[in-house]
Amino acid sequence: MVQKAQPWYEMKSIVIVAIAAVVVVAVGATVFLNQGLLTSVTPAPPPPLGVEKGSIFFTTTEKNITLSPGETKTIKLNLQSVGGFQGGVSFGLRGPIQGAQIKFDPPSAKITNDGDVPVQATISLQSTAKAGDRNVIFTANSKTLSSEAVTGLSILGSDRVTVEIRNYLYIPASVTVKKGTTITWVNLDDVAHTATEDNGEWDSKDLPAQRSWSHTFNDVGVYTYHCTPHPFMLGKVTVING
Ligand SMILES: [Cu+2]
Repeated sequence: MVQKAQPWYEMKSIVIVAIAAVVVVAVGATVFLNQGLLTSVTPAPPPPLGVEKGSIFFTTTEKNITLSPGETKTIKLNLQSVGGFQGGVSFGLRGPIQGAQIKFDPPSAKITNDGDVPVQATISLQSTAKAGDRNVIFTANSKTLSSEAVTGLSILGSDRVTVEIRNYLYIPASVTVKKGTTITWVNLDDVAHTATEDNGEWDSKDLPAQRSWSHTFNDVGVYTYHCTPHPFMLGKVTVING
């Protein structure tokens, strides 16, 4: 059998179709690549963060605790999941407390959807802990959420307590002492300051640089005081039975 040769016009149309196909592919590829280049100029959006669902609340009903140096106390906190949060949460403190050690029980917790976890924090004061009033900020942190519970902590002074005057500040600015305690103000600045009770019950008068002044507190009460030449300097002494 002899195969009939294809006519010239059929061959030509095949060639035209093939060329057209190459052109279409080339144009398409160019447009595609250009688009790729154009989109690569604007930065790609960041991958979505692992945002956790809901919220956590770390709270305590203990508003104020008073501890003498060497004493230990356990305070109750509560961790709550709200709005469907579930996951791991760890506990800590914002800022260290000099002379104190804090332990959490449990140190971390797994909380379920809308659940509660009771947490205990045990504060142990060294016998050398310095008297002064401050806030303790307990923190609860999951991967992306955090909550804080705040308690006032008074490290109680007895017998003799020193308040430094430094950089135009009373340090500690607030102090709680037992009745009968003598407080000594020491001026470590190179300008004169005073410790002047707001109602004039006691007054150091001008205290030159590097000098000190003492007062014994025999009456229970709250005494606020200031510096006469620098009225923005404020302090507080709380005297309790003990
Ligand atoms: Cu002053």
